[in-house]
Amino acid sequence: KILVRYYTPSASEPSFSPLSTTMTSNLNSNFIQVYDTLKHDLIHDPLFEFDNDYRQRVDRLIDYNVRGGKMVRGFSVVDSYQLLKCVQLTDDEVFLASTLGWCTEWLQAFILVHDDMMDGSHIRRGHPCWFRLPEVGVAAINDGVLLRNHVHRILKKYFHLKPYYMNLVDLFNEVEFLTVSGQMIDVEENDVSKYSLSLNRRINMYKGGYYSLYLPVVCALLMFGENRPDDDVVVKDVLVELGIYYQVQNDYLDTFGDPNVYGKTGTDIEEFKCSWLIAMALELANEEERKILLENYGTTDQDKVEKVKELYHTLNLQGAYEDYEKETQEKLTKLIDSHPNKAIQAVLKSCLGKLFKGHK
Ligand code: DMA
Ligand code: MG
Ligand code: MG
Repeated sequence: KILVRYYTPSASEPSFSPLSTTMTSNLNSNFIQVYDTLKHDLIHDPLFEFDNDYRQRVDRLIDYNVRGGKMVRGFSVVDSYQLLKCVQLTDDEVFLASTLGWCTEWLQAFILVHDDMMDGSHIRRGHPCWFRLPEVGVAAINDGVLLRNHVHRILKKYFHLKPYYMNLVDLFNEVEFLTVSGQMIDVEENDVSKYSLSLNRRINMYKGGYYSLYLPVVCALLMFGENRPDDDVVVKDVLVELGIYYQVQNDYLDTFGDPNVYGKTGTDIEEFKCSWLIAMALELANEEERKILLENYGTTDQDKVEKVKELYHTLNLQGAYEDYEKETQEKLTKLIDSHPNKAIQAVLKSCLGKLFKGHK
């Protein structure tokens, strides 16, 4: 049982990052300042004008759930925009790109608040999941929806006069639709005998593939005056494939990651998830091992969970993961090199570099 009340993460807290950013420290500190402005706007909504308690509650909701992550999506918008633009960004451009970066982080905060409830998770970013706080509980459902609505209030305030406003709104809506559709499949699947790498790929593509890399880079492209790259097969394929890789890494760390480093404890085995690890294990297992997996997967009984983990080691899933990582990196490097536009190549290479620094 977790008994932490009124914990508020501070701005100086270390993030649990296996990644790093190519942003200069200057852009980086601007990015953090923009957060304060956006939060200030939201908590000073006239709705809370006469009610300081609710204002404080929303303040805490935002700090607790939007901050403290790796911010890889948020930084990606600014990084990508800088690479597209080539010349030094104006203050206005830094502000707008950072704002879009924060919108991707806000969307993710909404997704994670609900995800942790559905996954029965305990720890996120080194602290109890929001819904685990005794004073929150199921109110976290509405809190998630509120965070989701913040995205659109921010977009409206700062972008409604931009020619690409409707495209931005449509982008966030489409990506959210794909993500929550992926989450539906992720939560519903519970027949381990039909788990496979192709099912895992489908889940990972929708639940994580679009909002992780595609969303931030397309935000930067729209702001730069480009269209959605849906007809640009290379850009779309690379971004979605990178998003899938990011999610496979997430599946891998669920079992093999050190909770002290990644700030969360995994529940994929207990929760019957069609994760990359179980899908790969079933691929590699002989008849007898397959039987053990089917019998022991998807329960909170710790002896059974341990049996599954033991088999993951016996089947050398760590090695299989390294192979997957290497193949993906090679495949994507080739694909990126085939793109005719050098600035776009630079954007995609920067995303690739960030992800593959990974946990090494
Ligand atoms: C979550 O997958 C997907 C989204 C869209 C957050 P997950 O439940 O494996 O993520 P986590 O391991 O971070 O809870
Ligand atoms: Mg989860
Ligand atoms: Mg996970």
